[in-house]
Amino acid sequence: MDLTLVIPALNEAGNIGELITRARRVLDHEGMRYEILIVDGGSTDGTIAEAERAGAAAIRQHGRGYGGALRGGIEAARGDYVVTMDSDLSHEPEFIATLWAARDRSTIVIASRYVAGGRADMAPFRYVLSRILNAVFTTILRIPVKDISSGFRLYRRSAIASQRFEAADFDVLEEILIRLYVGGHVPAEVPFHYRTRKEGKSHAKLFRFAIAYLSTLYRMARLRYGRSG
Ligand SMILES: Nc1nc2c(ncn2[C@@H]2O[C@H](COP(=O)(O)OP(=O)(O)OP(=O)(O)O)[C@@H](O)[C@H]2O)c(=O)[nH]1
Ligand SMILES: [Mg+2]
Repeated sequence: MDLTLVIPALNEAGNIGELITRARRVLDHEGMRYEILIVDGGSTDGTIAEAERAGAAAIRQHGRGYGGALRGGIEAARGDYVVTMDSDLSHEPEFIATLWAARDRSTIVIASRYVAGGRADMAPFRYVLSRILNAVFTTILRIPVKDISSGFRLYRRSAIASQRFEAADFDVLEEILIRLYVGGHVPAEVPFHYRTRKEGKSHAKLFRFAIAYLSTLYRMARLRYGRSG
């Protein structure tokens, strides 16, 4: 199998069906052998039924949060490559073709809002927080990446399947990137236009996530500068 699309979803009815239909169109057009895996976090709004109707397979996550969902999806994936993306249509599935075309550039290719040509349609407050988060992580950890918190990525599966990730929330994205970088993989970035979610509401919880980010930053600094794994 060429590719597994891993899509964490928590109450994304109204988005997930359209996403899967559009993703299948792109993947079919590329002539790929693929699977689409929805990793559900306990949705109560019919997300799973909508996903299955559109032609995806759904699994229930074991670990907590977005991090637990991503871990479960990566463990279950069978493709040579894995693409991870959000299920709220912030990540337009047509862009998978661009990531796929860039797959030989690195073991990890990031759909990047913050390289030249990229864009982020976000509320100003969220945009500023995102830029601060990126600046803090990339400066302290000295990692040559502009968008370290983008969840829209392509990985060579052999490179991530062997890694162990612990973070439970969105900070898992930074953890994955830094572990791969310390392991010798320099990420490639392709400019990407991030949209606001179509339906439903955000799962970002500012205070709890701020603490998670700080603790992950501390763990990753120890990893980066050689004091622990
Ligand atoms: N399985 C699972 N999916 C999750 C969980 N938390 C968030 N997600 C999904 O992860 C993706 C990103 O979450 P969002 O709520 O969109 O976070 P965000 O993009 O920072 O917030 P918005 O600005 O509202 O889009 C979405 O597709 C969610 O459905 C979770 O605990 N479990
Ligand atoms: Mg979102």
